[in-house]
Amino acid sequence: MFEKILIANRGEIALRIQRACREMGIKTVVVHSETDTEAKYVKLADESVCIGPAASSASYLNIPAIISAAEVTDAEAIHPGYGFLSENADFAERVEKSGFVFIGPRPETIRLMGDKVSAKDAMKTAGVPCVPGSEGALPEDPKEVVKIARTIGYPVIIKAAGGGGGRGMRVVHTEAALLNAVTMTRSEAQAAFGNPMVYMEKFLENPRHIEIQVLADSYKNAVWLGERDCSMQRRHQKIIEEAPAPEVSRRSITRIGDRCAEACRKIGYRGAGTFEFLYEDGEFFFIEMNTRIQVEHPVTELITGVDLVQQQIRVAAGEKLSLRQREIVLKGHAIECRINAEDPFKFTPSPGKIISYHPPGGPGIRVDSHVYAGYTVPPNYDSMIGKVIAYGDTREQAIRRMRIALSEMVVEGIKTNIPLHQELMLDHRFIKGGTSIHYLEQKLAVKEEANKGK
Ligand code: MV4
Repeated sequence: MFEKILIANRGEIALRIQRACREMGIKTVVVHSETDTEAKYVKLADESVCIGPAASSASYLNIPAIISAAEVTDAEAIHPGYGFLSENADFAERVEKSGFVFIGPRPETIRLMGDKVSAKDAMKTAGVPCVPGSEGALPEDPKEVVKIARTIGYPVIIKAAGGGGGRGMRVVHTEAALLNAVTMTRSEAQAAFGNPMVYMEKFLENPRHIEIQVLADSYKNAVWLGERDCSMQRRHQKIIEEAPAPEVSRRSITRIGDRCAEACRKIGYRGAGTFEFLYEDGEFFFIEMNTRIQVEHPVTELITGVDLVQQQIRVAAGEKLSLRQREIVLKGHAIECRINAEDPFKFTPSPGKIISYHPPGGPGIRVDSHVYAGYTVPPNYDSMIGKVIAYGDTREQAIRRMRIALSEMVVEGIKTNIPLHQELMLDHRFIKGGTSIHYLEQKLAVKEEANKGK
């Protein structure tokens, strides 16, 4: 096992990784920007290295500075967390070329999944059901493009191969609008990702976003650890996630989970990963694969009892997976609310000093957060200040516990989205379960309209 790991991230996930290391007896090095110097998790680490100014581009995305920090501290492996460099194949490659272990998949796998056309092609070949669409990237010939769209049937969606996570997509409802949309998406893709390749899919109008968690070692052993429903989102930012997904048969989840694990074996996947699906009318359609630990990993940890971050470290160190599929039993229900420093209904960021902080607790409550009274939320990064995760024997119990937790929680000095979460925990459609990816935005639009009259 490693003796020392460098954590190339910040905030709650830096603390989460540090806790996993501590439990495993591994020393930690945290790299941080000038703004994060005073953060408590930086002081808690065995060592810390300042790698640059506040701007992410100068610090958390500064590859040479991170590798130098690993060299001077004698770290053996680098954990990238989520966001920042976590899905950057060039970073993973440079980490390994410099003689360190990248805690994540092989650079080739990250590259394969980063290109959404090659990812979909690989998954289709590996037996994972995908959204019907173009075979690979769209050809230049406009006549061919029109033909492909007719075969798929309108509405269609044009997506950039270099995109993902909601960037670089356009919905097309009619043939009249098709070619212009393709041209626009291509040039935007070239500007944003340096890659003009686009592909086409059938546009699913009202799907849910359900993802499968996987874990694989370097010896072609792979398991899946249940699913997460991440449909409650706004502008591609998830705000609530839960596991298991309500109103989906265990039979269809098991079928898709087994396909994902099998695909991992076929492509030689290593580490933790997430298969993202759209789920509509009882069917799963693969859209993308994430090759990192995700923000919402705790809901999976609570229903499986598996520490995903420790497992990532173990397989990166070359250990064989100790978990067998039949040992992975999903028990109970978990819901995560992402707590953001923002206006709860206008969504404008609200950085600043936290004057008082009282996290919730009690049976079935987990809080993953790096903040404390006196901490200043910097304006330079993501607005998430932590996550409250509620576990219960049933979904109803998890919701009840989450309501209590949110009512106990006090964060003063900045605005947070706690009031929005409190409203959602009382929302009849959420309580019923199974809302689509459009639910939150529709609900907010209805509220907006009602407020206009006042
Ligand atoms: C889609 C889709 C409908 N049909 N693809 C957005 C994020 C990216 N991961 C894929 N996305 C979508 N792809 C087809 N063929 C709708 C979305 C989508 C979405 C997906 C997941 C979670 C939230 C979303 C919000 C808007 C659109």
